[in-house]
This record gives sequence, structure tokens and C-alpha cells, in this order.
Amino acid sequence: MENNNTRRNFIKQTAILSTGTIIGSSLFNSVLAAENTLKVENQVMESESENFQGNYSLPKLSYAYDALEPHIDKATMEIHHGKHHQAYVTNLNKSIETLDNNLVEHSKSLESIFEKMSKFPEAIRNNGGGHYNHSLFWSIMKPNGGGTPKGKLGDAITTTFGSLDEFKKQFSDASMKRFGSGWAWLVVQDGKLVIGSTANQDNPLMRLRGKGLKGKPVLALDVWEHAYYLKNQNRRADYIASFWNVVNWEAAEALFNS
Ligand code: MN3
Repeated sequence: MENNNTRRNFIKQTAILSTGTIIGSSLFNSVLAAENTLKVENQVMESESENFQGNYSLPKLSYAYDALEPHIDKATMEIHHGKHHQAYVTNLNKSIETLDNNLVEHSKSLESIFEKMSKFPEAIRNNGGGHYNHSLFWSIMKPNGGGTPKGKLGDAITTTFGSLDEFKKQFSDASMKRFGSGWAWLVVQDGKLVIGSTANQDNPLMRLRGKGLKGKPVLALDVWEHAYYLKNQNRRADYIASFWNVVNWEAAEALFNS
């Protein structure tokens, strides 16, 4: 509940920020939208929790597939959003259909799934994580992005890491060191900014056993090869360098302040 409320406050707060932020945030927000939850609730009621179809959907991008050129290429964006992300959504919905009734009840929002993550089958972890992570990722990029974070986030980055350059160095380092497929993150953990990474489609909101990264996401970078292979082939470092030219600091700031 606390998470949901925070998320709703985040919607309200971001609505009064710049146009770019509204678009980015509403995109991300559509993933966790109450609308979606209500539809699912109705379906659950109608079918008495029997075999209802999952109701998650692919969020529309707030920019064109070629809008992040030359930093992230059009072909990668088309396939990454239209095929990879769509597949996570499709498979998430399919996996929800196979759940026991007691788990269906907890699958109405991604946040609720992540809170009970260890109770769900692996397909929900992979595809629910994939849906959330990509939705966040699209929302924290924009055409003509980059530059310097302003406001409280900019201050917190300087205080925590010494400088923006040092932050970028540490975040890039975490992105490079994630072996195989996964994500690099900037999260708020116990009120502090922390850099880390997760494997596969795991994320810092998932309540899982073990000492994985936990916290509220502020930035996310997809370091799966499908995110950069067409343009950069094996050169993950070049892709990470490109990310700094499209990062949407206003959207990150809104997440930080929420
Ligand atoms: Mn991806």
C-alpha cells in the first residue's frame, strides 16, 4: 500500500513538471496504472478468479524509435520495445493465467508481485521484471537528454559521489561488471543513493532472499546484449557512454523526489 501511495504521489508531483517529464512519467506510470488494476479486479470478480487473462500491456513510447539517434539506433529501439518488451508483456499475461487463485490475487500490480516475489514462479519473476524494468528504462531516456541533473538529485549525486563525473564512472563500472545479462541501477536505499546491478530481469523492488540490491529505482540501464548489439556489437562501454547523451535527468529527479 505504501508503495502504491508513493507512486500516486509521484504521478501528481510529476504532472506539474516539464513536458518531457510528464510524458516520460506517464509512460512509466501506465505500467502501474490504477486503470489496469481495476480492469483486472473486475475480471477477477467476474470469473471468480478462474482463468482470467492477464491484463498488462506494452506502454507506448513518448518519442519515435529514431528519436534517440545517433546515440541509440532506430533498429535497436524497434526490436527492443516492439519485440523484446512486448514478449515480456505477452508472457507475463500468459503466466498469470496459470497461477493458483491465491497468487492471482497478488498479481494485479507489478508492485504487489514484487512484494511477494519469492512466492511466484520464475516466469512471473522474469517477465514481470522485464515489463517493469523496460517501462522504467524508456521513461528515463529522451531525445536531447544528458547534461547535468538539477535540483535535489543533482545535489545528492554530488554529496554522495563527489561529482557527476565520479558518479558516471561508478555507474558505468557497475554496468561493465555485470556479467552476462542484467541491469545497472541507481537506487535510494535507506535514504541514500546507491549504485548496483541485478542479473537477468531482477530489480531492486523484488523481495527476494539473499543480498541482492534493494531500494527505490532512480535510474536503470539495460545491459543485455539485445540493448546494444546491433549498433555496438560487443562494445558495451560505447553503449554506456551513449546512454549519458539520452538520459532524462528530469524523470530521474521526479523518481528521486517521489
Ligand atoms: Mn532489454
